[in-house]
Amino acid sequence: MRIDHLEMRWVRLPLVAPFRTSFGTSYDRDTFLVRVVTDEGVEGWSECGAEPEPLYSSEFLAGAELVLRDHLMPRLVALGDRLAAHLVQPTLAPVTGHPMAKHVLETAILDAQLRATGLGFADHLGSVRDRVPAGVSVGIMDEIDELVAAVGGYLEQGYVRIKLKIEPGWDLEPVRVIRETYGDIPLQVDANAAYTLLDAQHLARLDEFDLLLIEQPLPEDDMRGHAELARRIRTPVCLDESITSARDAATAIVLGAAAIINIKPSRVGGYLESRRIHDVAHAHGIPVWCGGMLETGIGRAPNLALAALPGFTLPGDTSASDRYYRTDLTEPFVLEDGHVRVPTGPGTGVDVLPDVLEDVTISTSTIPWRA
Ligand code: OSB
Ligand code: MG
Repeated sequence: MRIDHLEMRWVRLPLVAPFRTSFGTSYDRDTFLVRVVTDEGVEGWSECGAEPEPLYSSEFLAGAELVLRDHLMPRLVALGDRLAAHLVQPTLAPVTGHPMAKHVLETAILDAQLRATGLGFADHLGSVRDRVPAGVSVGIMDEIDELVAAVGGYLEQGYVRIKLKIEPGWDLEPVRVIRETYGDIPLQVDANAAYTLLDAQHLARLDEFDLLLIEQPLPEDDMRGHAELARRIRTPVCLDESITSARDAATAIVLGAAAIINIKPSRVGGYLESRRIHDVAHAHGIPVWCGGMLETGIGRAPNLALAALPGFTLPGDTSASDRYYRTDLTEPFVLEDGHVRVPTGPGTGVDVLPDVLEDVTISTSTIPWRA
């Protein structure tokens, strides 16, 4: 495959409501999109999973842009005609870290490659379902009443699983109230690394609420701590931030640090590594589910394809477009009976709506694909 040029487009989309986690509050989705154009005029699109600040992980948008332009792209350009999606990861392997920058590049190239051949992400990855059950991630709020109303709204819309963001001071009480108000719904929590092993006894008090899982209670680099915590609480421990590769997944599973894994393609460097993590987990009988970074339709479409693989046995944070945006960058994904349909067209199967894109664009730059 030959690429002619790469376009980077910074966008800002207002969120329908502020989204608060233990590491901060987002009012907008700020990101950049990558569009590659082949010498035959085929386009490939992707969306960077990074956020403006390095709070969720060490990556951040401006850093991802710089790494992509100065350190990743030149290595791919050097491949010449041999460029293909499966060579992106090995070619970029000498650059340590930066999975989100690698993800956005690999995904755009994979999209272009698949569009050129007419194959969709779902078929390419090995998906087995045409729709996937949708959960929703509910942020930290100022008042419990607000949370109860928000969760009630999502349940009414049909979401089949609720995830509550927690942090010290916002954990037992909100979980208790949601359980008491809504009964036996599939419920889980996500701490985004806000606790330490010293909180094990406190976290054990969540046991009585029969949660599906607790996601990333401890810091990203505390694999041993998660294994120890898993021995001290009954709620299954799920890892998000700690898993950036199939090798991490193998380590976590063998140590007993992860009973469940959240796979986010951006966090792990792309869809091909995502599938490898799925395969490792599936072989060990460890369920996985698809996480998200508040993606627009551009990033959501391939996430849905991934979420349709056989080992994705828990509902993902693959919500409908209107959970995030009043106007999405693609035709909106909608909730149908608690599920979202997996796109089937070539590549990601979705197209960017040019007028919407124009409205949300902050800046655009074009980089020729030449040494
Ligand atoms: O930890 O899963 C997370 C959003 C931004 C950063 C981290 C996380 C999240 C979410 C939202 O929980 C998931 C989504 O609906 O896209
Ligand atoms: Mg998480």
